[in-house]
Amino acid sequence: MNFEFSEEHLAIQETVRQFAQKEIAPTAHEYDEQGVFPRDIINKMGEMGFFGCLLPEEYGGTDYGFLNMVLITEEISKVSSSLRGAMNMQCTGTAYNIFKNGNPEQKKKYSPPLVSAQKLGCFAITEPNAGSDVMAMKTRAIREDGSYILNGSKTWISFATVADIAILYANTAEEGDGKRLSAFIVEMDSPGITTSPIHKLGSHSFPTGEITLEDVKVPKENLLGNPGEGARILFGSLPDTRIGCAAGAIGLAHACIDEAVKYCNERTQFGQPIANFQMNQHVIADVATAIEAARLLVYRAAWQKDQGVKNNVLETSYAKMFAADVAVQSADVAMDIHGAYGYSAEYPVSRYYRDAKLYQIVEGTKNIHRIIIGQDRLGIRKANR
Ligand code: GRA
Repeated sequence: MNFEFSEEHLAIQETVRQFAQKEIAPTAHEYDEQGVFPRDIINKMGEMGFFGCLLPEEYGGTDYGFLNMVLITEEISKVSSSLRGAMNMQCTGTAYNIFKNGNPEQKKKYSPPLVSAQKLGCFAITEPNAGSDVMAMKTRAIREDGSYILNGSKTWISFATVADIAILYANTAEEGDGKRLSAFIVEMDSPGITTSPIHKLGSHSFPTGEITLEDVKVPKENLLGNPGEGARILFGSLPDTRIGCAAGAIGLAHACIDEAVKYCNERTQFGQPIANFQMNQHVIADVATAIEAARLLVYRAAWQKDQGVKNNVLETSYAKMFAADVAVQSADVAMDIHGAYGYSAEYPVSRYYRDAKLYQIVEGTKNIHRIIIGQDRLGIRKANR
């Protein structure tokens, strides 16, 4: 067992840390308040190669791997939980998914512009009546000559309103092969697609929206994998994006504790810094320990993927579930320590508090991860299939 990062890991971590401080931190709070989506920063993240970490050079990538992906995501999330989402939209959930499941033409056409951020991506799973229950999705794709005709709607799709390219899952049961879902690469400017924004509690620099599809013609060349392989592709991609999400949660948790510690040392009450009060020492100790534990779970799951264990649903669920809970716990502690100042929109803690809850909802709710883990441990259904 080796807990040391390689020199490459440390160098990338330091590069991203500096980038985040210089390029993201100065405007993170203001942009969140104003709901600004900073396309220019996303472009710079692309130029820095962040979105290529899971792809080989041939597709514009750096091939750094999953452990690097989580280190990058964590550092971005320390300053902007909103912008860490771009790692999943540009890299893990789109460019990398196409790289894993696409044919040579699809990989060549779609992965490089996502990696460079020339084009923005999204992946569209959730529907109004199919959230946790993915397989209940109703969006239909019917084969007609050389195309598929898609009808339906998707909701809570990150980057829906800004994306150029979507990996969109639809029901192709009419194909009659008994399999239900297929995956499509959809160009978002196709006639018949409309999008609308969803206003959220937090993550205001990270646009989220609905996608409506009315007789959208998708060429059959844009089917990702084979007809009916959608569930395999979808459930094979979720452990990848979930670990990115978990890394975002630890980055945010880290930001919370940093602010809490700073405030404990600055704020004086009853004639002394509030850091002197054991009550605060105890909560800081609990949350600092929880962050360390979450980090180890996240790094282990990422390391496993780098060792070739790609479908590690169980270990990813341990990491995602725990990291999300720790983000919420850390935001709560930071808020308690700041008192009324934490509740003020002026302090970053209010943003962290709003952003933290997202992690218990997206990429499988906290309940879904408990179901995945609980069923595996009880011998009801194996998570790693
Ligand atoms: O037989 P079949 O062809 O129907 O295939 C089934 C199964 O073999 C089908 O999927 C296949 N499958 C897999 N294939 C390859 C399942 N797991 C795998 C796998 N690991 N590899 C259905 O499987 P099932 O077991 O019958 O599914 P189920 O019982 O209907 O559902 C299980 C479960 C509830 C766990 C699942 O639906 C689930 O994980 N739900 C949570 C949904 C979720 O995570 N949504 C995320 C939305 S995207 C998002 O949040 C973006 C946020 C972006 C960000 O912030 O980063």
